[in-house]
Amino acid sequence: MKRSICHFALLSSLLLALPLGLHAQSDAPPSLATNGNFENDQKGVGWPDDWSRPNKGASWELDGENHFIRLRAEEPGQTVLVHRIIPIPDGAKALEISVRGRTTNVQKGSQPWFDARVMINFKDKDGHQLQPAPKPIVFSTDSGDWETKSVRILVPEDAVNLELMPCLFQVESGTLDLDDVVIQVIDPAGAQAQAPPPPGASPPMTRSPKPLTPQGDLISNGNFEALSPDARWPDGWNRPATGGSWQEEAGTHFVRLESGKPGDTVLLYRLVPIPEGTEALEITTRARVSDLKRGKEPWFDARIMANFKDANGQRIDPAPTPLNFASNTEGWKTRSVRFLVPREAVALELMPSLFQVQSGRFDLDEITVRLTDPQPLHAEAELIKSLNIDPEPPRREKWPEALHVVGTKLYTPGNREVRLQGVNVDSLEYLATGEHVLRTLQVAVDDWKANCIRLPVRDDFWFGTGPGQHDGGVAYRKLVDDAITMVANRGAYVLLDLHRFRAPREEHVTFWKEAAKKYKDHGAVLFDIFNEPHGISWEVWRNGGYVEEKKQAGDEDAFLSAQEKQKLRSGFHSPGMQALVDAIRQVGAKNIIAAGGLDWAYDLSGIAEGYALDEKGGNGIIYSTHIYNWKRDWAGKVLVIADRYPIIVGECGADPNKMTFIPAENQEDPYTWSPDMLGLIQKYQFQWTAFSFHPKCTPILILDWRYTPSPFWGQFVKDALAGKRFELKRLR
Ligand SMILES: [Ca+2]
Ligand SMILES: [Ca+2]
Repeated sequence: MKRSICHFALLSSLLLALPLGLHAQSDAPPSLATNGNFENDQKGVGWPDDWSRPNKGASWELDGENHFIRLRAEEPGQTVLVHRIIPIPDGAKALEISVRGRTTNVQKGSQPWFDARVMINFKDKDGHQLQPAPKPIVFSTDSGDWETKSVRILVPEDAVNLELMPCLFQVESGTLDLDDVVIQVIDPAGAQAQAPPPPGASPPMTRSPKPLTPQGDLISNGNFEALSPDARWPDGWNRPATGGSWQEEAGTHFVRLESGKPGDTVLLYRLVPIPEGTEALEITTRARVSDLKRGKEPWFDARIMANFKDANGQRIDPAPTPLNFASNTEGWKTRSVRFLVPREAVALELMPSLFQVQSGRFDLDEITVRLTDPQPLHAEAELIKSLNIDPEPPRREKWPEALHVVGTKLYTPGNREVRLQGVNVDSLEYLATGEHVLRTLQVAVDDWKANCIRLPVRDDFWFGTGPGQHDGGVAYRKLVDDAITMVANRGAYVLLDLHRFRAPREEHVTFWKEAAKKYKDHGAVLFDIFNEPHGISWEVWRNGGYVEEKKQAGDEDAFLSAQEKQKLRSGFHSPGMQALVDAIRQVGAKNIIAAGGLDWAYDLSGIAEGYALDEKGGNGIIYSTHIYNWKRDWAGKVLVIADRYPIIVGECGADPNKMTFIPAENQEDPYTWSPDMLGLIQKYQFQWTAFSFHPKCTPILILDWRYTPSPFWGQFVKDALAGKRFELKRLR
């Protein structure tokens, strides 16, 4: 199946990391804080460039020729806060932060540390706040005139960002004027003396008594309609330093975040108090993402990041699941995420952001944070816990014997016929950590009675160059190996599928040399050498050749000359399928090889026309066809070789949710198609692995992680694996 279909699963599984790392710049300016003197407002918005704008209680002031910002507590207990994240240059060991401040009539709040201060945090590359936080800069309560305060701090080894938050912190009243923020890299010797503050020195918070609205909404103005009286910005929301705008369309207002340059983070910031007794929350937003190009890590996309904060303002791990958009939404879409709240959490830090993307536009409206029922989440957490099982040690005495091809069938060395029947277990082809793979394999073999698992994998994950990998592929290769052991320990077979598309490349030859060497003496392992070839001739399919590819598609193409268009095209030399077979046999691996045909591994007609592969002295070759409910001409594309070669239906399935890339009317009803598909498989005694034993990879065999069979496909497959007979009523 096409890779994009499994994307949904990818989105849902990237909740593991919550990174907030900006990469350090090498040419450090004298001060790391640009516009630290608050003089520039190039956008003319009435607020200095590069500084986040508090939703209320802040103004940009002019005194003679000097600009500064003023924070003003308008009601008792208020926090007025400017937020900024500053990348730390490579090699910086210590920093000096100095700020000129002036306070007037600051009445401290109910704790001694509820005052005028600059809070400082270090963050690592994953956005985790490093503990302990450095000592804050604290101003006197009524300085009368400007005073310059500074602090010298050591940079922790893992720190990549400095978080700076000048604020009036839960004070009763008063004003804080700020100017000339200077952050400089200094010799660490000068910073040694200043130890971090003792635990408890940071200001504690408490849970608030109740939600803002009877519906349980914890944030005001989530629809962005109300304007702050002293800023051209929606009330209640901190304005991003750059790239944020307030828009109106079709009678509603919303906020737009736009990336200015590759690697930019554009971020709204809001601290949401968590009411007493809160056990679970749901964040919902209506959003529209366009022109999105993700950054270099999989989680560099459009997302609402969230953190729990404890009474001391420290982050609590793990963070809530971010609500993310990894691709364009094609218009407004509503999405939500639910999560349990740790007992010690008193506030939720909410950061809708374009996070280190290449480019993109993120429109946000109707954000709500609501209390939700914790029971289903507790049940879900228990379930997920039960899915994460340990690998099994190899039990070689249970492993099945290597198979070989005779005619159209497969046999053990003792000439017992084995017919491979099972399912695809997906996720290792799009996520290096997979999704509950080991438990899923157990269920597929033990409960569904599969005797063969098709296991899609990817060469870049194998070699450790895939997204999110930093261990050279060690963990991935171990997981693949653990998966194979889990299946082999149950006497079943694994069809290791290199899940790539179009035509083989040189790196796939490299992959098979290594994988074949590793599994050449493993009787349970068969090799599916290339998932879905398409868009090439049978000549190139078998023997290799030049494969032309369009480098990029763009609207602007319409304006290009024919010559310019040609330049945009590029291609590669494919070694062809035979080269993959040769590579496997050259390392001494005799394992049965499966080879997918053309048209996304549907069409096997070329095999009948002289393009069969030379199996080069191994245990044989079987041909793989992927049959979905829009494929026609089974006789001409599949049955045409059925009396001469063994066939595996490596993927098949139907889903009532129509695929977007195929006209809807060409996609047959699963309830008529599924029994006939199984009838075809049984009539011709094909080997087969149904797609997919994963609740998000369409067409789905299971509805959820309880492995509930889907009524339209999974139940038919489960019945067939249990021995039920299906009659082929008609060919398609
Ligand atoms: Ca100034
Ligand atoms: Ca709105």
